[in-house]
Amino acid sequence: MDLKYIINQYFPSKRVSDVSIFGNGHINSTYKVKLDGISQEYILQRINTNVFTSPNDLIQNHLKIQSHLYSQKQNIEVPELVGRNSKSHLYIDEDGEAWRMMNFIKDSYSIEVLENENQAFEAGKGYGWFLGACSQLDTSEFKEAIKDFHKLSNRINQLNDAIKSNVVNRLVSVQDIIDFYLKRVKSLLEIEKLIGNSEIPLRVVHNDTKINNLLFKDEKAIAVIDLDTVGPGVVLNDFGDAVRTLTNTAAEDEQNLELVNFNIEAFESFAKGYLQQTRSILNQKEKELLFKSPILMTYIMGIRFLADFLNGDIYYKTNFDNHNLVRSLVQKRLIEQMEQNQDKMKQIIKDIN
Ligand code: ADP
Ligand code: GN1
Ligand code: MG
Repeated sequence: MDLKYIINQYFPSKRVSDVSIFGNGHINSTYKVKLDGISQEYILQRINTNVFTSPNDLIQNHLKIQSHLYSQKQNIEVPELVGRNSKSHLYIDEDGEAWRMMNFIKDSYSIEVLENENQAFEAGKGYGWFLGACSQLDTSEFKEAIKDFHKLSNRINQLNDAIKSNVVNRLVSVQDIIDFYLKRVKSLLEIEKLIGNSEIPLRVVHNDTKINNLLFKDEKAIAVIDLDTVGPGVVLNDFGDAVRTLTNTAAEDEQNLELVNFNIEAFESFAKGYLQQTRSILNQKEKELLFKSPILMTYIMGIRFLADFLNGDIYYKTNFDNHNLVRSLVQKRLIEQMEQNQDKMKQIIKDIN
């Protein structure tokens, strides 16, 4: 694959001065692009079409968000897609790979592990702003990029399929971890019922609010990125997944589990920022259940990593043999610690409300 050739499809009259692998995403392949004589930099991405089978849907969803949010910028923004000669925004190369280009958010950086509580508050404001800004959009306008993405029963079925198939013979090594997760299914499925009967409403949500999908500049949240999964979902997905990643004192794939601890101060700061932006939008039931969502989302990620480990690492990018297993163990440890802190988390949300 000739990256310069692909960049040329977007900027036919420009010379590429630099293109390099960038970021830490688990799904797409991301490159930072510099062009001669232009200070604006760009992000080029190869969309993972094993995961996103209809890349054009992603483009359409992104354009919808981009044009809607353009009028609502509040020092926070989303990246803008670059069109090809005012034609399509998507480029399909000769091998059938799907590409897109967007502006690099100037002077920005993403973080993997929270460094201070102000970042948690800023993350709350950033993702809260996103929910608020999307609140006038109708869920029916969006294509669901991955069906039943955060539906627990769907993820349980996938784990059970992986257990049954045991394609790479890894089952015996993880039986106790499977037991840990399966023991908790029943109580977590209660939340799915509330979603099913619309007590928890469907909204346009981000659906992938890990901390590195937010960009900072000078310690302020300035952009929400990775819009691939934006579409129908519930607020618990966004609140819970952000808490999962930013309250973890270590990396999502930390091998020394003793370093993995739940930071309740970060939880409180995030919740303050989030509710500052969304208090007037959320209903009573949503607010009441926020405190439970981190366990739900950490659980969902924990079983997704575990299923991928059992399936032979076919979904997430991995860098070492047991990478997905390590990720799942990190989620397990976080769940244990969140369980111990449930009462405190409930009280914190109540006090902020
Ligand atoms: P993935 O879907 O694989 O997670 P992302 O869209 O999240 O890919 O991009 C991976 C990383 O690249 C992000 O965590 C961020 O650090 C960086 N990044 C992506 N888009 C931009 C952008 N428009 N401006 C600046 N950095 C970006
Ligand atoms: C993936 O794309 P990225 O790295 O931001 C995944 C999320 C998981 C996350 C776990 C489309 O997110 O659902 O929470 O990894 N995205 C998709 O780190 O599956
Ligand atoms: Mg990402």
